[in-house]
Amino acid sequence: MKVLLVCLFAAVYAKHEVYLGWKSFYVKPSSHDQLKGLGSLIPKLELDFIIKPTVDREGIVLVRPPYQDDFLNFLASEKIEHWIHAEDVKAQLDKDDQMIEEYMQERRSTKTEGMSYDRYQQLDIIYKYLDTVASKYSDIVKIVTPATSFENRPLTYLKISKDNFKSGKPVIFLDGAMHAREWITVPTVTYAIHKLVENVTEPDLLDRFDWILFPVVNPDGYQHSFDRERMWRKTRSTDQHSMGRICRGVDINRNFDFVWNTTGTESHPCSDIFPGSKALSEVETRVVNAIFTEHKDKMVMYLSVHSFGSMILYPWSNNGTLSDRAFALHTVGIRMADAINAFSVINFPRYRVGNSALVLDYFTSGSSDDYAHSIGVPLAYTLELPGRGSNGFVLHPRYIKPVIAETWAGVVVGARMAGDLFGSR
Ligand code: 0X9
Ligand code: ZN
Repeated sequence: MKVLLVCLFAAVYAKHEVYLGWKSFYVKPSSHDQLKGLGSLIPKLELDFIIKPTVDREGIVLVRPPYQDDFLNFLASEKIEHWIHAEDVKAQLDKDDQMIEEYMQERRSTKTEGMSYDRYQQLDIIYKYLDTVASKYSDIVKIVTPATSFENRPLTYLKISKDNFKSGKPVIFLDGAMHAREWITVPTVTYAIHKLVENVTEPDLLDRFDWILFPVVNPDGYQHSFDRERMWRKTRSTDQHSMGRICRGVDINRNFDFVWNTTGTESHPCSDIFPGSKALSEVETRVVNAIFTEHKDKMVMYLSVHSFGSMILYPWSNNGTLSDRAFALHTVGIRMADAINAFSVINFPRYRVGNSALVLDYFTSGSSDDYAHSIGVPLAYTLELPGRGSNGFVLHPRYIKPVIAETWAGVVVGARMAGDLFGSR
């Protein structure tokens, strides 16, 4: 057994080679000038902010070995407060993996039927689960794969409906893993499937609504974040610019056709917020976009599930102005947050609700929720699930069950309110 464990750990350790020598720092700018200065460094030093700082609120940034001196010199010359977060990012990721692996070893014997929620699932398990649910509940579940990803993986979602969307009930759409590294979003969406068809405790949700559940919008990136770079965020396309092979991928949440590439993007293709060569350049974006187009007249709520930060965010995120649905967006957002906070058994931060730009203190363009709202989906949100630990994306699997359960409590409340407010659209 010991030998097996050592082998497993060794295999796991080999995984984070790309992060060899990387360090991460807390940075806490105290003025907008300092914040801007940090922003201007991103393309030059290929910085990866895993938490964006705002004025007087620290963020966390990953810094590659060749740029660490320049980075620290800049912080010193600009007198930007900072302190070390991880001396050795690879070692930190290895340690996180080791903890997870030990936890998994303890639980090997408690395997449950179907999808299990004591670990983050590999893509093949997720595809198998979607297939199984669709064939076992074929009267209400249709599996749809309209296209394949850049690397030819199925872009698969489920349509769940009592009458195959025929009578035109209000539609609710949830998606996950638009950003590859946000693993906790995937079980959140598959759990919604489970609660709609396998373990139904809220039968009204299928009586009243038709559902679209798309657990992994970005399968290439998701797989890559398991195999090579845990912190991968974008797609894996290589056809967007001349440096395609060196710096792959596009940020799907900057790639929708809503004031595309006007703010909160980086034109440098190595950047994590590269918006692509044009709106909808990515097949993954186009598949989500086609869902909006097909169902926009009936779609009452869209939840794009991301991590992390415990936030419910709504449009407009490109400039912080409010839409004429702001009152409904805020009211339903608060009710969802209340339900999540009330359900929460873990001491996660309480949810914050508000306009995306105002809560985050940064702008984005080309995001899916803004796009959905711009074409008439009244309740369009980004849900940032909780994060915890040395790196909020690497949420220990012991938190999967509490997070999916509390989030489902929010979805239930949001859906019912969406039906009450907009069901007769
Ligand atoms: O930056 C993003 O795309 C989202 N945060 S994440 O850490 N998951 O990457 C926030 C999106 C905020 N913009 C909108 N709500 N449109
Ligand atoms: Zn995200």
